Amino acid sequence: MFDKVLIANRGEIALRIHRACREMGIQTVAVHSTADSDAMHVRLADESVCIGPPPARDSYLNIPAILSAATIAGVDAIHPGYGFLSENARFAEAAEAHGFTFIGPSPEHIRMMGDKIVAKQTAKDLGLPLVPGSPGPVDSVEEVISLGEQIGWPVLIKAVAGGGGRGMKVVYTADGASEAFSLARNEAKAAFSNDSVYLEKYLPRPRHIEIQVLGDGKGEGVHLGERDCSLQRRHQKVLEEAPSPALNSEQRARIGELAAVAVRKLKYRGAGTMEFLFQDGEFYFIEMNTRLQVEHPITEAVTGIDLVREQIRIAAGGPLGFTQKDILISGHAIECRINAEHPETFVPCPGKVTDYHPPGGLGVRVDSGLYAGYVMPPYYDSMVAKLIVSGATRNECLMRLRRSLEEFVIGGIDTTIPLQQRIIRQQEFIDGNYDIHWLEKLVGLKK
Ligand code: MV4
Repeated sequence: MFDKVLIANRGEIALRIHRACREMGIQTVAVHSTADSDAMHVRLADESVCIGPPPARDSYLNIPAILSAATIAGVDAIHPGYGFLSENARFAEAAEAHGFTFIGPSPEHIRMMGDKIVAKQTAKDLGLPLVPGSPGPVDSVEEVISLGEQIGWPVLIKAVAGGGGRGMKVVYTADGASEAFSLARNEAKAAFSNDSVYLEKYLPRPRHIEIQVLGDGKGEGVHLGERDCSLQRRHQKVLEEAPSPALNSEQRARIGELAAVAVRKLKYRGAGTMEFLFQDGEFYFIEMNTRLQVEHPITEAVTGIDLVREQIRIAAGGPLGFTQKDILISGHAIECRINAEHPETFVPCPGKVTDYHPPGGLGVRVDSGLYAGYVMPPYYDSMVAKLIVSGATRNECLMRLRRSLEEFVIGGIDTTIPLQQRIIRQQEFIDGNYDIHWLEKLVGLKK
């Protein structure tokens, strides 16, 4: 087992990783930019190393700086968290080349799933259901039109190097193909320095269902149930829940088993998430994330499994701590992401947190690096806290969520707490009756 781990991240996930390490008797090394010198994870870590000025490209994305910190501190392994370098195969390779264990999948699997065409082809070979579409990249408007006629309009043009929705363009008829094709390629080029695009049948009102998986890298693998992540705005998730109110036990078992079999065949190592669209009782694989996700705590709540601890144990060469039959999904959990943004205009609002009082009580968890007096820097993601409530039933969670949001005090900055309170009052949300477009209809798309 590792003696010392470098946490190559910041904010609430850095704190989360520190906590798992602490409980395992592993020393922690925090890295931080000059803007994060007073951050909670820096205060709690056994050691800390400043890796650069505030811009992420000069600090949290600065591979030489992070590896130098790892060398100076004499760590055994590096945990990348999510975002930043967590899905950067080059970083994983460089860490391993410098003698550090990268706590995550192999660079080969990171690279494989980063290319959406290779990911889909791999998923197909592993027996996962796909959205009908182009077998590979599409290189001309004519190809878009012929495929559109073949699989039926509307179709969706997506970036091969993409993910997270950037560069996507819906094409409703052949007339719209030319403009959509060039717009999608230009956006893909700008966002990913790769203008390659592919085509899929457009699903108009799907839910976003993701399956948490764990593999030991040697052929053992399990699924830990699903998360419903349909409540999102501009491709930013706002609220997630487990299990999904839209799945019945047959559908849940079907997709879970398909994901677990795929992980075993792949000999996947570590934690991963298989993303599906779900519409009219059918699942469609869209991509796989080779990292821990923001919303992992709701899976922890309904399975009782510490996912960060499992990541660390697997990276250290340990076996999975359980087989599929040991994993029981019980109860329900809902996570609200709290952002330092105006709850209606979504304008970011960094600044000094003058008061901080998180909710508590049975079934209430708050993952946050905030404290009274903390100055939230303007350089990074606006998420400042995650409120996770769990209980025996979804209704118990709704009551607990309403009470917890009332109790939550974050003074001095705007937050999206009022937005969350508005969401959970909506009858369609209470009924679990929402798809990926529901929230944008409620709050509008404009910033
Ligand atoms: C789709 C889709 C509809 N049909 N693919 C968005 C980001 C990336 N994860 C894939 N995404 C989508 N792919 C087909 N064939 C709709 C979306 C989509 C979406 C998916 C999940 C959660 C939120 C979303 C918001 C807009 C579009």
